[in-house]
Parts: sequence; structure tokens; C-alpha cells
Amino acid sequence: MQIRHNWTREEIRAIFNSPLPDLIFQAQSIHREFHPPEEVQLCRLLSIKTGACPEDCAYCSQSAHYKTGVARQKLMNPADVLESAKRAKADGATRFCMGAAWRDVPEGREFDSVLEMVRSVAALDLEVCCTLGMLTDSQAARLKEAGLTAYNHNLDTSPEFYGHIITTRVYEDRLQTIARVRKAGITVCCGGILGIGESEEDRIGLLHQLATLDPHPESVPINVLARVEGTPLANTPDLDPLVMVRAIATARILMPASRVRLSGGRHKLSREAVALCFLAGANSIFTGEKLLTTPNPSVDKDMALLDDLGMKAMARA
Ligand code: SAM
Ligand code: DTB
Ligand code: SF4
Repeated sequence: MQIRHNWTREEIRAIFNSPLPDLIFQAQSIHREFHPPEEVQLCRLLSIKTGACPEDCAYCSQSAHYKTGVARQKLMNPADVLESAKRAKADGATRFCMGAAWRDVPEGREFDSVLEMVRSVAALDLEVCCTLGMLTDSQAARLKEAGLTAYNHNLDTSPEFYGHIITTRVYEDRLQTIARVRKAGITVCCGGILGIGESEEDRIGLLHQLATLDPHPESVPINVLARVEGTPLANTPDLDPLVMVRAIATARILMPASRVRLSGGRHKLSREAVALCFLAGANSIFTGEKLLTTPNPSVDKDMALLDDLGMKAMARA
């Protein structure tokens, strides 16, 4: 199986809409060529700076534009972050992701603290990921030097639908930040969110954007909306979990070597739906009862599910 970056929307539409047995079979076949099929990477997420974000992402609990009841919290201190990373490691996580509700990364004392956090988490021999908003080239280079493995920056949806969800920045800004991360030699974590009122064509458009990045993002998080009271999307109907399964299988086929992460909103999916997502090629999850501000299944529940499926946590690469 050759890795391709020249996928067309037509090809992707055909894959996405193929009969489910064919779609899963193709995704599984490719998955097994590139990854051990029973292994799932466990990742842990920590919100190091919460709320008061100047961006207006319509799904987000942390935007200052909406009254969501999420408590604001200034940047955490590095010692507390390190404690949290140690707990994550003890729970079996091999990747630790720190999220800050910034539009872009501030220079000075706060950025120095983030660099210290990255250094100390990297020293635990965990993969270290940050998601901090837009970056300059020099910040990307300093994060790389501090030991950052990956930077998360999502395209979220198709270019056509993007403006319906976020008005405070444009798709091109996202692509530029992703290119900066790549240039600094940091791996790219880039995916999207489903269940935000997008059409099927928007899902295909998102997958097309991701699959034509060259190289592909090493990590592709697929989120399903966790509805948050007070946001414009608070009353959006639930997504059919089979759409999630199709999107994951399509991502697996398009980007064979990438880790596909079943991310936000997983607590809304049944065990059976999560199992289908694994069959479709998802090989990474967040564990721990909280993501940034929304709930996630408990570690015990996740371990029991993996056990029942005869699957296991991936060891550190
Ligand atoms: N502030 C950072 C930025 O600008 O990229 C990233 C943090 S944000 C929480 C990362 C991603 O989480 C978003 O791009 C979106 O895909 C997902 N996300 C945010 N809120 C969500 C929600 N309520 N439910 C599901 N996924 C969500
Ligand atoms: C991503 O795509 N999903 C993660 C991570 N990147 C930062 C976040 C998911 C949940 C966010 C919603 C919350 O908990 O507030
Ligand atoms: Fe801010 Fe990120 Fe939330 Fe958008 S998703 S409002 S950028 S914290």
C-alpha cells in the first residue's frame, strides 16, 4: 500500500460512502499493514490555562464569547503539571498533551513556563504534545528544542463550513501554523470535529484537506461534539455514531501510517460504537475522567473495555 497525498474529493466520497462491510474490511486491511491491530495508544490531556479565550469557536466551552460556566484558570505552575504527567504515566499513558485557551502564544514569562513544562514532561520519557493556538517560527523552534514531540492544531471542518463555526480566524491561518510546526521539525497532530451541523460533503472536505497535507499529520484526532450549555451549538442533535465510524475508517484508508485518535465526545459513544471505531482503524484514545473541560470515560472503564475486546495499551515506542 503506497502512501498518497493526491487524493481527490471524488475518491474520498466513494470510500466514505462504500458499503460498511467493504469500508471496514479495507480499513482493517490497511490498518494491519501499518499497525498492530490490538494496540491502542493511551494519551492524557491537561488544560494548563482554562477559559477566557478570545476566539469564538462555536463548540467550545472556553470561548470568552459565550457564558458557559467553565471556571477560568490562569496558567498552571510547572510543578503541578509535572505531578499530573507522572499520574498519567502511572495510569499507562505514553503521550501527555497540554492545552491552553490562547489565540496565540504569549511571549515572556508564560511561554518560559510552558517551555519548562515541556522539558519536564519530556524527561519522563512521555511523548509531549501542546495545543496553544497560533505560533511564530521562533516559538516553534524553542518548543522543539525543549523536547516537544507534537503540536495539535485542528482544521476542524471543511474550508467551506469553517466560517459558520469560527469567525475570529480563517482556514489559511490554521494551515500556516501547521506549516510552521512542520518546518520546526515537530510532528503534526491535526484533525477535526463532527456533529457540529456539518454536511456529509464537509466531512469529506475535511478528510480531503488532511489527506492532501504532505506529509500527512502523524496524529489525526477525530472529535465528536460534546455539547456545552451556553455555546451556539448547545442544542445540536446527536451525531449518528456510524458517521464517526465511517469518518475514522476513511481517515485510516487515506492516511495509513498516522495514528487516528478517537478524541473529544467519546463519553457519548456506547462501548459497541467505540469497538467499531477501533475496527475502523482508530488506535489512540484519551484516558482519564476529564479532557480539557468535558467528561471522558474513567480509566477503569476504558481498561475493562480494552480487556473485553482482547486489546491492549500500546507501550512507549
Ligand atoms: N485552543 C486550541 C486551538 O486553537 O487549537 C486547541 C484546543 S481545542 C480544545 C482542540 C480541539 O478540540 C478543537 O479544535 C476541537 O476539534 C476539539 N473540541 C473543542 N471543544 C470540543 C467539544 N465541546 N466537543 C468536542 N470536541 C471539541
Ligand atoms: C483534539 O482534537 N481533541 C482534544 C485535543 N485535541 C486538545 C480536545 C478534546 C476535547 C475538548 C473539549 C473539552 O474538554 O473542553
Ligand atoms: Fe479558544 Fe481553542 Fe476553544 Fe477555539 S477551541 S475557543 S481557540 S480554546
